[in-house]
Amino acid sequence: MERIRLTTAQALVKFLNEQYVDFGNGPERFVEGVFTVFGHGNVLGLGQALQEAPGELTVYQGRNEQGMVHAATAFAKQSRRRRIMACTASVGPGSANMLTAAATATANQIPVLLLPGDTYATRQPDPVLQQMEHTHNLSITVNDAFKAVSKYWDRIYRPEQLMTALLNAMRVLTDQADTGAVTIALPQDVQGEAWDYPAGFFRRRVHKITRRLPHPEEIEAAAELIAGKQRPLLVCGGGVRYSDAGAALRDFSEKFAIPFGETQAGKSAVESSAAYNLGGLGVTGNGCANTLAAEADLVIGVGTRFTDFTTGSKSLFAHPEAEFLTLNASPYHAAKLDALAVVCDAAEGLKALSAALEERGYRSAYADEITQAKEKWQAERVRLAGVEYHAGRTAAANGTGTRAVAHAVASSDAVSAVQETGEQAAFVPEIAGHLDEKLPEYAEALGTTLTQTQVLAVINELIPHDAIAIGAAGSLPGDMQRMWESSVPETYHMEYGFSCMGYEIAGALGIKLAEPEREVYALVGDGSYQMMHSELVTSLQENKKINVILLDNAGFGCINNLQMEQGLDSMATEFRRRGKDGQLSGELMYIDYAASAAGYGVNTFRASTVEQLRSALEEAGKSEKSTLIDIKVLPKTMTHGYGAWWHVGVAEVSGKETVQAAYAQRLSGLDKARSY
Ligand SMILES: Cc1ncc(C[n+]2csc(CCOP(=O)(O)OP(=O)(O)O)c2C)c(N)n1
Ligand SMILES: [Mg+2]
Repeated sequence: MERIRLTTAQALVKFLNEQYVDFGNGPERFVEGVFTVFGHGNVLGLGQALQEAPGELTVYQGRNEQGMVHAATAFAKQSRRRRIMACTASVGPGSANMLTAAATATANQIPVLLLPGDTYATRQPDPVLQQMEHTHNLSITVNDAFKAVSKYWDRIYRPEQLMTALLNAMRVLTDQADTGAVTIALPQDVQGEAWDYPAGFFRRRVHKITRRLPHPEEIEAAAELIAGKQRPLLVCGGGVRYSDAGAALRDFSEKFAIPFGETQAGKSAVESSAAYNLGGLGVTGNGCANTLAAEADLVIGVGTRFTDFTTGSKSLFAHPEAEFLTLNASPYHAAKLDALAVVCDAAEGLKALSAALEERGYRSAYADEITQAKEKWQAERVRLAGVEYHAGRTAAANGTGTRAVAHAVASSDAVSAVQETGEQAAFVPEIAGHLDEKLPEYAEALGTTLTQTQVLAVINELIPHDAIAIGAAGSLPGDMQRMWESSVPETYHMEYGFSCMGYEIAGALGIKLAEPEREVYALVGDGSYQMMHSELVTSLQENKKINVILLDNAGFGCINNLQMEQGLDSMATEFRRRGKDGQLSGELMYIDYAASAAGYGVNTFRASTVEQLRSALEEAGKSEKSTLIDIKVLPKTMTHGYGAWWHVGVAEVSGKETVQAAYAQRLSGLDKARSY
């Protein structure tokens, strides 16, 4: 048998170069490159291999290990899990920095290969720099923490272990039902140790990704169930996108007159304008989808994990006879909500179910409820798009269509497009009383009259329709799931499995690496920007242009809302200076985010009027390098809930009446929710 003498790290790099996947269109390279922040734990072992024989792998330099793993995750997510990046970090803090992003990838079921350096297998120099010593167990290192956030975990103590580890890594990285972060910890000494690897290990491997076919018996049972129902509702999850099943879902909805709501991961599988697309569903969903969800007698989940945001903590599907049917590649997710489960690929499942329903001549019993609900929501969207802070109060613009209003608002005679309606157009009803009182302070401190919903409408209208919008945390995912119209499939990239602040900008870089021809817009709150934006520098280094749309509302806005809605006072959720009373109650902080990014060499713009926003978007569009628009928006001008309950941990005992009231509401909400 032919053997090749290589170090562990060299064998790893050689193997990764030979991995291909075939999703039915022939073999495609699976591993695009390796993100790295080098340290003593990886620069001499894996670093040597990547320097001397990288093969086709591009080496990217990350700025923060969490950021680079987010970039790698977004790269794979935008590639619909057909291409991945590997990420290597040094031992100790460098590795630990990858943990949050590993969890983000795993929560979202996105493949990413993590290669943290590890302490010495021989233990000769122990404790090596950055080693954490557990007196009760010397085999535990920082990397054991990845066990909780990985779909596959291994540590290589001997060079020959690498072979089974890598074969298993590939199994999990290409698993359509159960993938996520794969962690292979590489002790510093073992990376450089050599072994005679059998040549066959490095043969080109094409991992054929087959679609799991539904069992005919399950399809028959599913068709029977649907046939007995009048008002079924489809839930379009991320699995629809990973299975390329958007068109199949749209056809299915039209053929049988079954409307569908979108989850954050499923949005943009089908264009927003499709006849049966109700838009966002659930806690961050809109009034239209949530109304129909409450009346559905059958919920058909396609490729969804049914998170609490989708189900309103299991309260949204309130019809007394509502039943559940699921199409999911994962038996685990298919079994949720005690559903009738069809374990299958989404596209294949819809195809088979379509045939079975056609045989039965099925059509739902909806009359014009769908159009009516959609029109009602459009009117609300128009209101949200036009809401301006005007003369000390909020006002709503009248308009005939959202796009029309966005145009009107985006035009220079915006002010004349705004009509005082006389009615309070509050966003967060529970705090409406504070609004008139607080808005002048907000407007003064931030020097703006812009509202978040208005800003989103303008951006949605003015950026190219094939541009990709990415978001992750704060109030933006909710506002975007409700208000954002995706006219081109695969243009909405929301990380809402972990909703990890800091994913937005790093993720935008990953998307741009996956789709260099398209414009990418990272929509990010001021809090999330502060938490992490360092891969903005990597975008300049790589000449991969990304656009940062920063909405500065001087605080952790959505958490401030949550806190105040549930009966508490504002505390440590607004960006206020420490006041004379010793609390964080002083003046709001004004931060020049544009100046911070300008220092990196990013093209920056400032906007506190619609006119400025409009011209900034135009200029940013023309820029060859990364841009940032620092948009000051009034706090509390995000959208509020549209009929979905969310189970949150309100205190059972409190001296505050408002908290006691919130707790009573928690109990009554729970009363209406399913318990499993
Ligand atoms: C890493 C991380 N830490 C904490 C949270 C909890 N959290 C969710 S949203 C949020 C505030 C976000 O603030 P900002 O980005 O300014 O968005 P806004 O709500 O103001 O629109 C926090 C702290 C989180 N999602 N991720
Ligand atoms: Mg904020």
